[in-house]
Parts: sequence; structure tokens; C-alpha cells
Amino acid sequence: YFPSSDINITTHGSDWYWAVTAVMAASTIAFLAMSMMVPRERRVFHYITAAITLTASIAYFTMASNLGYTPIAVEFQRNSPKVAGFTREIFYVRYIDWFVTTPLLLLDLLLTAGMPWPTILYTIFLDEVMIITGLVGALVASSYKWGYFVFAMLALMGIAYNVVLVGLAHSRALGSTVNKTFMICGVWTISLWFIYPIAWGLSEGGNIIAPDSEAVFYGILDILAKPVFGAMLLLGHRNIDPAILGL
Ligand code: RET
Repeated sequence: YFPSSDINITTHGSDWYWAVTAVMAASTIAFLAMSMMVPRERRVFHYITAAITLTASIAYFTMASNLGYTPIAVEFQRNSPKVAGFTREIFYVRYIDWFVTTPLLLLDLLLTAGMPWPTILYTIFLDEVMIITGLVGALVASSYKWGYFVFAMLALMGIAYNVVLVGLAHSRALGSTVNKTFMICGVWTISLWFIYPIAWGLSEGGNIIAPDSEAVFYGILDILAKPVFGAMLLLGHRNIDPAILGL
């Protein structure tokens, strides 16, 4: 490596990022293979889900190659005689991934619940606010970053309200198969999404854990939120005709 920040991933971090790249790529192939087992007009959820893991494959390929980051000033580094002037590797490519994939995850979920388009679009708008304020907060060097963190948290609460309360009310009206799939995938998603701000606070926010640990924390979350979520959703949709969702 030729690190241009003081606090970087090591070869362990890079190996782990390659492993996650492989998981994302393999899931993409599996979801596309599943799509070929159903008629074309029943593939909407396969295509959305495969697009999510394909996007993540490229983001993880980038981070495994130690690219897609920028050095950001942090206050200190543990175990070092140097007291000031440190920079930490911040992977902005994560947020480019999330800007594409989190709206697709919400589409997967909210289309399953048969939500009206205005609510779907407004939830995606809140999601865009969450990801962009998270990115700006990660790139800001001063403690103003926590102001952006608060904006992102407020947006996440709006998303959670729409998914859990509004979503459940709509999915219930569509019968027990839809309701069960939406319940499982919705609770899974919202529980996981509230862990992301913890990873952010320890990494981009507070510089408390090393970039290798950041890689493991976000990597596990992303595997649970994308391939595992996608598999649960597509299994649920085996018994749902998209026509009853208006698709
Ligand atoms: C940020 C910034 C701090 C506050 C909040 C955040 C939430 C991020 C979320 C990300 C979800 C990502 C997913 C990726 C797909 O695998 C941006 C970390 C609330 C919820 C699901």
C-alpha cells in the first residue's frame, strides 16, 4: 500500500473486503439465477435485489483495492507519540453505494407492502437525506459532523415510521402471505439500519475503532442487510403474485 492518510486499512482489512466482494458477487449471480426460474413478468423483485448486490460488489471491489477514500483530519491516534495532524482513511465510496442501494432496498420493502407511490417516494427522499448528511458528516473534520449525524438520525426515524407503522397497516390489507413476508423483512431491515449509526459513530464520527474493525463492522451489516435480506425477501415472494401488489 501507499497510504495517503495516517490511519488506514491493513492487508487484513483488504482481505476481508475481498471476501465481502465475493459474497456480494455470488449473491448477484444467485438472485439472477432465481429470476430465470420464474416468468419475466414476475421478476421485479429479483431485478431490484440483484441490482443491490451488484452495486455492493463494485463498492467492495473498490475498498478491497484500497480506493474510493479520502484522508480526513482527526484529533489523535492511540499509541502514538504524535499528538496532532493525523488523518484517517474515509471511504466515501460506501455512501455512493448506499445512495444507490438503500432506495432500492426500500423499494423492495415498500412495494411488497403495496404502499402508495407518494409514501414510497417520500420515504426514499428521507433516505437520500440520511445518506447525504451521513456523507457530509463523515467528510467534515470539525465537531460540526455531529450536527449532520443528528439530521441523518431524524431522517432514519422518519423512514422507520413509514416502514413499520404505515407499511404494516398496508401489508395487512393484502393478506397473510404478504403480511408475513413484509413483517419479517421489515423488522429485519429496521433493526439493522439502526446499527449503522453506531458503526459510524465509532469510525467516521469518533475515530474510536481502527479502519480494519470498521471494515468488519460495516461488512457484516452489509451482508445481513443486502444478500441475507434479499434471500428472505425473494423466498417470501415465491408465493406472492406481483399482480396483487399492482405490479
Ligand atoms: C449514517 C450516518 C449517521 C447516521 C445514520 C446513518 C445511517 C445509515 C444507514 C445505512 C444503511 C445502509 C445499508 C446498506 C446496504 O447494505 C449514514 C451511517 C442514521 C441506515 C442498509
